[in-house]
This record gives sequence, C-alpha cells and structure tokens, in this order.
Amino acid sequence: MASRSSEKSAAFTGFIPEFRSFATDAIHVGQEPEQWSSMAVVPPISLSTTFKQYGPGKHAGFEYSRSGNPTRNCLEKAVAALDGAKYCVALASGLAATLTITHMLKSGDGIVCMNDVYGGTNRYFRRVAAEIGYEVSFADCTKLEVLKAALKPNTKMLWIETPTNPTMKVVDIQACSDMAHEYSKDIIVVVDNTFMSSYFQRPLALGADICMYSATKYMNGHSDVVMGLISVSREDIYEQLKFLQNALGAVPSPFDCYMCNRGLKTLHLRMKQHFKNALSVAQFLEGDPRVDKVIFPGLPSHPQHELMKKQCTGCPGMITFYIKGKLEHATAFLNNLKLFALAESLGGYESLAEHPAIMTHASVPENERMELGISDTLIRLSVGLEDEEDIIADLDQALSAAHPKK
Ligand code: P1T
Repeated sequence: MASRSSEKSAAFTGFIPEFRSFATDAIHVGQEPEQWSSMAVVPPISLSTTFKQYGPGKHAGFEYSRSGNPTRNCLEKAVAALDGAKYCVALASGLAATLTITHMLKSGDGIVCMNDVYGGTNRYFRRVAAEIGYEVSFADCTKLEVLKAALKPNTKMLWIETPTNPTMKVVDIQACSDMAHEYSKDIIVVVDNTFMSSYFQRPLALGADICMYSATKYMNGHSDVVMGLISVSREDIYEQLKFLQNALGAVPSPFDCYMCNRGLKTLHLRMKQHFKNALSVAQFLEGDPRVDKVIFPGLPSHPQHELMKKQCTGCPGMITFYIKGKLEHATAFLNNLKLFALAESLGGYESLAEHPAIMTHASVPENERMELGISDTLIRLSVGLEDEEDIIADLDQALSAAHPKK
C-alpha cells in the first residue's frame, strides 16, 4: 500500500498548477446578490418568458427569454470566468453547441475534425453537416504532419477533442492551434473540453478560439441536466454566437441553468476526487492479469502523459481499458457490475460503465471504429465519487465473473 500511495502522489505532481482563484470565481462570479432587488444570495430561477419594457425598445436588459434570461446570465458569467474567457453562451445540449458553432460557417467551407471524437459529434459532421454542403474531413491531430496535410484553402474550422472519447488520445492544443492559425488566420480552432471541465484544462489559454462543453457531463456533474456551453474571448466570434443562440434558438431552460450554475460551485472539489479515484482504479486495472491494456492519461504508461502534464492541471475520471478475451468477456463484465451502472454518459458523481462499440460510438462506421481501436473488448469507465475501495471491489468482482477461475 505504501508504494501505491507514493506512486499516487508522484502522479499528482508534475501537472501545471491549479488556475488562480478558481473556487472563489466558481462560487462568486455572476452571483452578486446586488443584481436582484431581493438581494438573493442564490440566483432565482427566472421563469418569465418575457420582460416588461419601460417604452418601446427601452428595457432593463431583458426582452424575451430566448435572447436573454437572468438565470442563464449568472451561469454564463461564471463559466466565462472559469475558462479565463470574456464571454460564454449556454445552449440546450452539447450537440446544440456544436450545431451553433458550425452555423458560423458557410456552405462549402471546410471543417477538419479530430478523427476520434464523441460518436454523436462524428455523426453530426458526417451525416448532417456534410449533407448540407460543408466539406468535412477527419484527421488524427495527434500527428502534426497529418493535420498539416488535412488543412485546405477552404478550411474554416478545426475541431479538436482532447482527451478523445473514447480512446483517450491527447492532442497538443497549442501546437494544433498554432499550425491552423499560421496556415490561415480565418481558421477557428474549437476544443471540445467536455472530458476535462474548466478545472483541468483551459483551451483558450493554449491558443484555441473556442472552448465548448457538453455541460451534461462534469460541468453540471450530477447527471440531471442536458446542456451545452461555449466560452470565447474574441469579440467577433462572441457576437456571431450570441446572434446564433437567439436566431437558432437552441437555448437551455432557466431551471437547467440554475442546476448547472449550482453544479459549478463544487466543480473543483469533484474533479480532484474524480482524479484521485480514477488514478487508483487505473493503477488497479493496470496490475490486473484479466486486463489487456489500460488507457488513462494520468498514468506514466499513457503515450502522451507528458503532454497531458504540460497542458492540464490534472485528469478526470475517464478510463478506458481492453478486457482480456472477446466480446463475451466484455459483456459478462458489464452485466455483472453492481455499483457501476451500465449506462451512456459520464462525468456525474456516480460511477458508470459502457461499451463504446455497441453504445456511444455505434454510429461511427465499423472500419473506422477498428482503425481507432474501438473494438469489442474496449470498455469505458466514468469513475465517480464513491469510496475508492468500493469502486475497485466492484470492478474486481465483475472481472472475476468475466474470467472465472478454472
Ligand atoms: O449529449 P450532449 O450534451 O448533446 O453532448 C454531446 C457530447 C459532446 N462532446 C463530448 C465529448 C461528449 O462526450 C458528448 C456526449 N457524450 C455522451 C453522451 C457519451 O456517453 O459519451
């Protein structure tokens, strides 16, 4: 045990330092009681769809709840602060954020997307965006020469996800942003920061133009809200996104904004514990003979562990691993979990497990899944906040059920 805890502290060190005043900002920015006549310390849920005007066009900052809502404002201000951004725009889901960002482009514009991304992002670019005239290509952005070859004169957007869902590849945000911007200053670099949350990674400080989230995951953190968030500092991009938030109308409800805003208050505490639990789980799995391979960027065995330490303050609770055997072993393992729920999604306080090839990434064409390593034995874990010993005991007994002693 002593060696494990010393390994653990070694793995915690070496990351970039925590962002200054993160917890204070999460708790206070955008939450000022003075903005309400009641001086409410907790922002009220403002359900009114419309706001009375003093005279035509003269109002107190709000007209109609799609274009602006007081509860949404509180959330957007807090998130912008947490991302070191000037602005944030909240949308109805992560995919609504993806759609809204893509609408900044014109038909015929090129989009280069990291080849390993959430299955729904892949499906949107391939089956929706490409169908309506965007020129979409996928490239392994972990290799700069591959990205370089993918950039074309009509490229207007580079879409990066890091670490990737589900194979946890780490992309060098600064290097890719520099390459895209040197190729053309018109390319907008977007980073899907869903897996990391604002607490572990700040893409805008690493050269990206847009940082987006499925806030359904860690940002809300309680698996009870579907939401998207976009942070940005460039005024021109913000103006377009703010216009599209209203013009496309994929806005979140005031209640969901209240919930996500509340979730942010404990983001720093949750993420630290997710990291601690995930590191113990990854170390347990790595030493287990029933497991072929563990992919966790917080382990020195991860091929981009050094890059992770260079651009992040830590690692979230996401682990993927290949169980020994075949599909039947993966299925037996998943069917026998007791504490972990077999479910899609991630980033909540509860532990979840899923089978990407059959579940979250079924919409990725099979040949591509094989190329990316999304095989029948790949299992994805979202390690929650339960007691570490109980999490590991559950994995241990499910591995035993999949691989009974002869
Ligand atoms: O589900 P939604 O809020 O629309 O977000 C889509 C999305 C975008 N980006 C990443 C990295 C994601 O993981 C997701 C959603 N992912 C899952 C539901 C999942 O289980 O992986």
